[in-house]
Amino acid sequence: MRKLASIGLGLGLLVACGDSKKTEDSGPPGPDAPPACATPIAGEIVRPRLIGQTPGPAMLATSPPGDPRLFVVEQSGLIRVFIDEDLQPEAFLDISNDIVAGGEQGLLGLAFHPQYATNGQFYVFYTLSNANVVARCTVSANPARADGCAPILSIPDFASNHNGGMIEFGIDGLLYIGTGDGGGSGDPQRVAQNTSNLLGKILRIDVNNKDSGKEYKVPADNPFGNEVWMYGLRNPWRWSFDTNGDIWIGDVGQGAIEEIDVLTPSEQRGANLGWSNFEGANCFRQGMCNAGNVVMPKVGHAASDGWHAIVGGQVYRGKCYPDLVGSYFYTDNERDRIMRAQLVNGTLMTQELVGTAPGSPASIHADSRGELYLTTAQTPGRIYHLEANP
Ligand SMILES: [Ca+2]
Repeated sequence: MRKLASIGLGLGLLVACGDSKKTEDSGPPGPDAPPACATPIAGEIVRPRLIGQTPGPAMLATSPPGDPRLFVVEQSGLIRVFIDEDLQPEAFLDISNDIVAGGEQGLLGLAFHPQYATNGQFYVFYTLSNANVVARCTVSANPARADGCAPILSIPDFASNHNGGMIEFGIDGLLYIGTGDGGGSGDPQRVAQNTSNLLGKILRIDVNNKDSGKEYKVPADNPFGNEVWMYGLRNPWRWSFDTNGDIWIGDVGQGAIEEIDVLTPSEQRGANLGWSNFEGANCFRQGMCNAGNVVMPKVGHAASDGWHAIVGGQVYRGKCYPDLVGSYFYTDNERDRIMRAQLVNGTLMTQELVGTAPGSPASIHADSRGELYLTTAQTPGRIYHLEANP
């Protein structure tokens, strides 16, 4: 992300819909309650509705399985909690003194363990001045507060940009970690095609078991004998799994092409996504462009069309808006558009939802109900629920 912290425009887009205003603090939800989705709402016009703000840039909104709360990652190192769209006064976690934040750095990722309800574990991704860190954290006896975090994986990094930062559990229960190519420009250390280096990758680790000397286990079926699962990425800032295990990756481009990669579970192991030999489907490093071993993107958006820093999203699997189910929503950090896409016989069919994205989006991600939230890298950070309108 080249301008992650830039202040965007276009905030006058809030549309107050009669059935989708904020819940009052007391009393039963009235007709203005947020959609509980007991009655699904038809419609294909998607609008983001502002549900709240965080003091600093909001990197991601997510929640543990089955948990009605919404947890929002603040770049500065805090995790905030919303209950019924109300920001709770006390932060869930504050590791702001333990990380380096600003620009493309900070607390960037959060994933709750699939058994969070019983083991209280969650994982975060943050940056230091010279490393990207994945840490295991635990909730305290008070469910509104975390105890703290301990690093389990530290990946040396040589520049402040291109840090990846997304982490997610797959349907196999393993933790997947997205890393950038270190930074600078043009993959200067040629890490992305080097399968012994952990930068420019999707990594895959087992946090429920431990190898000797490690706080996790490298799964026996990883393709290269280390943490690497897929390689050839530049800066997979935001990505997600669909419920069938397909991975949808938004990989930020060098200046020509912003790409979306979609791989089924059987296509993922050891896949080479091309960077830095290819940028999108374009040859980037002349003489090194053997397309035969590269999984090409499903779509590439050109910088000449206003695409500069793609923000991968998620496939909608919620119950509120049946007309949106199966569609993938994504955007760009520097573009006031939300895109809707569907895979049709292996081809990504995209549709631009004109004029609907708030400024400087940082993520589109689902809560435990499958509802999608867009967060912005502004100060204050803004959190929007993506809603369909009849
Ligand atoms: Ca970096």
